Amino acid sequence: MASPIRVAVTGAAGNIGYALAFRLASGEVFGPDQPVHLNLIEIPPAISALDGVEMELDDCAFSTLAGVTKVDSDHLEEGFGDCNFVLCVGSVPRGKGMERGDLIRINGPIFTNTGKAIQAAAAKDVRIVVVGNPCNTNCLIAMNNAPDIPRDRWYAMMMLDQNRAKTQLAQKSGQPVSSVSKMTIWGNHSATQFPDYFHAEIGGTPAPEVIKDDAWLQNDFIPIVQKRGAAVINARGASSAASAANAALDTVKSIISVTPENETFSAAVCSDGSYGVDEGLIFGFPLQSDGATSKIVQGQEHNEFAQQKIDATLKELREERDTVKDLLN
Ligand code: NAX
Repeated sequence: MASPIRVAVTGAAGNIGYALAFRLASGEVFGPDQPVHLNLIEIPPAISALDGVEMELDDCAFSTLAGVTKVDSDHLEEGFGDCNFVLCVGSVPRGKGMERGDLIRINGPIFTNTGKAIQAAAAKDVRIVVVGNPCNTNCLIAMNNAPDIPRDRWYAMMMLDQNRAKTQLAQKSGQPVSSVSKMTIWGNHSATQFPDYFHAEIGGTPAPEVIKDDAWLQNDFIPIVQKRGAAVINARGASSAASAANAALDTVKSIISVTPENETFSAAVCSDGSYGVDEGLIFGFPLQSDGATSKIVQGQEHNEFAQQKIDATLKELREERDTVKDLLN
C-alpha cells in the first residue's frame, strides 16, 4: 500500500469537522488504496469531544484509516506536521449583534498563527482549504503569514455556493443536477458573491437559453444562492454542516483530479490580476486543475450587469483586506 496522505482538520469536533472526518477516513476522497492519517485539531476545552470522535472513527474500522493524531490548538506545528492537506474549519462563529468586521478581527489572529505553523511544519506539497469564515480573508491572512509556501496552494471554499447554485438551476430547468456545468461563484463567500449563470451550462447549452426566464435568474436565483446559508439556519436552527463538509471534500476532489475540458470548478484563490481583481486578493474564480495545480480560466466576458456584481464583491473584499492590513505582514 502507498504511504499515508496526512490531512489536518482544525475545528475537528465542531459540526462541519464531525461530518468531514468520517468521509476523509472512509477512502471516498483519496481512493480505496490510499491510506489516510488524520491530524485532528481543536481548542483545549474541546479535546475531550475529540476523544469521542476518535472512538467513533475506531468503531468504523475503516481499512483506509492509517491513524489519528489529536492536537490542541496551542501546538499547531505538531498539528500540521508533515500534512499534505490542511482543512481550516475551526474559527469563532458570528454571534448575535456582531458585525462582519468584528468577526474578521476576532478570527484574524487565529489565521496568522495558522499560516506560520503551516509554513514551519507542513509537507512540501501542502495544499490548504480554508472553510472557517470569513474564509476568503482568513485565507489571505494565513497565506501572507506563510510567504515561503507557493501562493497557488491556497484555497478558500466557494464550493458550497457552487453546489447550491447548480441545484437551483437543475430544479428550475427540470434537468438532473449532473447536467449543470461551469457554475462559477465569483468573489467573496458572502452575500455579495456573484453566482454567474451567464457562463453556466445545462446539458451543454447556456443556462439562460434553457431556463428562458431572465427575471427569475436575476431576481430570484442570485439572492436564493447568496442567502441560502441564512435560510438553512432559519429552518434548521443551526448552520449548514453536512453540505459544508460535502463541499470541502468536493473542493479537495476537484484539486486532486484533472478537470474535464468542458468543466470548471469554483474556489477562491490568490488573484494574479486576472479579470481586473487586485493581485494577492483571495477571490472566487472559475478554475481548472491538472490534478496538482489549479489555474484561473481566462477569457470569460462579462456584460454590464455581471461586471457590476463582480465589482461589488471585489469592493467588499478590498474593504476586508483593509480591516486586517496589520495582520498581513
Ligand atoms: P462549530 O462552532 O460547530 O465548530 C467550530 C469548531 O472550531 C469548534 O469545535 C471550536 O472549538 C473549533 N475552534 C474554534 N477556534 C479554533 C482554533 N483556533 N483552532 C482549532 N479549532 C478551533 O462551527 P461549524 O458549523 O463547524 O462551522 C465552522 C466554520 O465554517 C465557521 O466559521 C462557519 O462560519 C464556517 N462555514 C463556512 C462555509 C463556507 O462555505 N466557506 C459554509 C458553512 C460554515 O458556515
